[in-house]
Amino acid sequence: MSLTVAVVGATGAVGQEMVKVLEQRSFPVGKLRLFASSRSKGKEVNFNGSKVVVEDLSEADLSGIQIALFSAGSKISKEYAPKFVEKGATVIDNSKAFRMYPDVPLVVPEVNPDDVKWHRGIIANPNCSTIQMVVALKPIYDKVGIKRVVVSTYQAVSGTGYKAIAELEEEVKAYVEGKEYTPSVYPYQIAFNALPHIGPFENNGYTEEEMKMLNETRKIFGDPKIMVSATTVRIPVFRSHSESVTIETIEKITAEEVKRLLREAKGVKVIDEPKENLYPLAIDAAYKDEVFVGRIREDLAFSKGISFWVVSDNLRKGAALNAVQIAELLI
Ligand code: NAP
Ligand code: 3JN
Repeated sequence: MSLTVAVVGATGAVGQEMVKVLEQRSFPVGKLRLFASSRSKGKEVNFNGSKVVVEDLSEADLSGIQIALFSAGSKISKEYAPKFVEKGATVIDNSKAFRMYPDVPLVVPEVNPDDVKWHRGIIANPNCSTIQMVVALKPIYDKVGIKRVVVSTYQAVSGTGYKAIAELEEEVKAYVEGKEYTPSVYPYQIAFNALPHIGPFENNGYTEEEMKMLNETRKIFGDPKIMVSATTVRIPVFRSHSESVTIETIEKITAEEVKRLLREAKGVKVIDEPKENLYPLAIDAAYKDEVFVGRIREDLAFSKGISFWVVSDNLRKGAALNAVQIAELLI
């Protein structure tokens, strides 16, 4: 099998990772088409030993594409995904554009792979913070049920895109050189700081990123009753989101049983030897594919509670890898 695959947003932080993941996983790409804005037209990208020239999406011929991986933001997805579908492609979209549409599956292959079956041209990839959390929750959910989740995130700047990666680098350099720096991506300095603000604030006091974690978790589990309260925080890390998660389960489960379940779970790696200072770290998870879980313990605030720490590379499992795994399910 050999497919024509497109990456839309190919020059971005997620798009570049998609190209790498397609190559690393030997996805059966016969022809790769790369799209970005007019600013990137003519740039060259290495793929499987050849150079692929980036095309301007606005002037592209969209015929002949079988699978299109989108990561150019929700505005571009809304405008172009239906055009790709009309020309015969199946779109796997990384933006919020279609995630909550009832006729669009929202898929994490370790959790709800069968949902790809009912797609009508578009399949949505969840938000990165949701993906790593639900991968860790799934085995516990299946065993004892989950009533509520309280989560705080510690999110890397690469989640905001390539301009934010540059902003953190420049701020650190300016600080070391004793120079002034005015941030333009974030509302405040991100270097040596923590910003409890990801996405716009909604009327209920939560941010859009926090509401995504609630709504997407419900859709992926097909459980409108599960309760999720999230606090999402940006920290000065380049890659990998970390999350402190506390759950209340429906039936009691011990920490030892959770460790056993997670050790057997697909896509999960347990690193949990606290007495030897072994727990998941953002820098160790960077460029890796697994969802790393540690600090697994029975929670002191809930009688049926479990707390843990979960870390994963936001550009890989949180975005590009999950999208390519969805494409693998399709073929
Ligand atoms: P980024 O680094 O800023 O890259 C944006 C990409 O979109 C670039 O390739 C850019 O091309 C392209 N683009 C911008 N305007 C365009 C236009 N008018 N026509 C065609 N292409 C255009 O951002 P990113 O971090 O890769 O994220 C991109 C999107 O992916 C986000 O907006 C979000 O929807 C999604 N995302 C999802 C997750 C997740 O949680 N699953 C995580 C991060 C991002 P140029 O280089 O030519 O400007
Ligand atoms: O901030 C992060 O760490 C993840 C960012 C995700 C993101 C950024 C811009 C637009 C999204 C997303 O995937 O939820 C979107 C979007 O809603 O499309």
